[in-house]
Amino acid sequence: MNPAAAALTTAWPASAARERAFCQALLADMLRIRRLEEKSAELYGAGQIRGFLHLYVGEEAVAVGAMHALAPEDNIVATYREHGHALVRGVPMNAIMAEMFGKLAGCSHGRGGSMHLFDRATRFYGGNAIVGGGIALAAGLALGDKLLRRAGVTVCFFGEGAMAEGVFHETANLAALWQLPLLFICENNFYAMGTALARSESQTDLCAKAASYNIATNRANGMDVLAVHAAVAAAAAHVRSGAGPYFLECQTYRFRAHSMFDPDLYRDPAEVAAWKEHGPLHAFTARLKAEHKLTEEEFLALDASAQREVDAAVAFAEAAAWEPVEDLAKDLLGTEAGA
Ligand SMILES: Cc1ncc(C[n+]2csc(CCOP(=O)(O)OP(=O)(O)O)c2C)c(N)n1
Ligand SMILES: [Mg+2]
Repeated sequence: MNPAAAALTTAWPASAARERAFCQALLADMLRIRRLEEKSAELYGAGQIRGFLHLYVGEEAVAVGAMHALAPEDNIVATYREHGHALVRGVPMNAIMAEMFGKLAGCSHGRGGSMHLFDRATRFYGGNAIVGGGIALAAGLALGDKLLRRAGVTVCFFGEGAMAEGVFHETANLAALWQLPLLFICENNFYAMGTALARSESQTDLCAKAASYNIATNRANGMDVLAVHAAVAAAAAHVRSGAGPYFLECQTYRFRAHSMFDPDLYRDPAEVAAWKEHGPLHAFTARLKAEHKLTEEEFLALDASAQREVDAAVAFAEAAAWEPVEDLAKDLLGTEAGA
């Protein structure tokens, strides 16, 4: 099992040594995402990864804090900006990189690409290219668990842009009405492509929108991995207790453009620079060093380990096979090869 998946825990570590190890595990996972995505951007430039590519750089604390607060029986639904969520949930980096290359060894057999990572084994139900598309799917998973009396919280990640979609409002209503075990996590990075929140929404208080459906809400600092972990642990406990759905807003910021096609002309460079000063990786690293929970040598070792994992994943994806042409119609309904 991937060490990140093995580290999934709902309990806050008791002893100082465990707390140190826990904090370093959070940092290690943020580094793994950052190095994976920096390499992906490079490979995109070289034409080895094609299609769309949406990077999560700057937002890593949300996925990492959240995943470490969840349990193996929980379901995860995410957006097209989901490499980090999949990785920390336990989808092997090799399978993620091969998917981005379009290879058969990818976690979606090379048919999904960057936006459609999927892995049944870790209950990672995508990867969704449609804004808000995952929200109704998550409600279906939660309803299934409720009807079949299965334990587990369905955790649905989406951007603040998705809250302008009807599917959010219809799902929030039903989730509250049916008391579904559903945790909505809104990754509010304040922009939906080039549109700032206040330019499209009359109500910019996202918790107020969710609360209007009688859903419990909270807001967390999405740049602080420990704050996210604590907020998600509390939110998941609420849902797990049978108290109904929960909405958590994590305020964060993407340091790069919306996607590789976006010239990023709509944000003031001073605003971007100000958020970077509170970057989740360097702020947490500095904090751990100040609290004597991390040495420079330990940081370098964690970073080198992340880089080695990325190098191995690239080698794996490069060597992996393409799907044979004869299989192209496989899984297509209405074809001889399909069902
Ligand atoms: C239904 C739908 N409308 C429009 C798009 C085009 N689109 C892709 S991403 C995006 C912005 C979404 O912003 P947000 O939900 O805040 O997520 P973020 O990209 O900031 O993580 C848009 C409009 C789409 N993919 N699906
Ligand atoms: Mg957004």
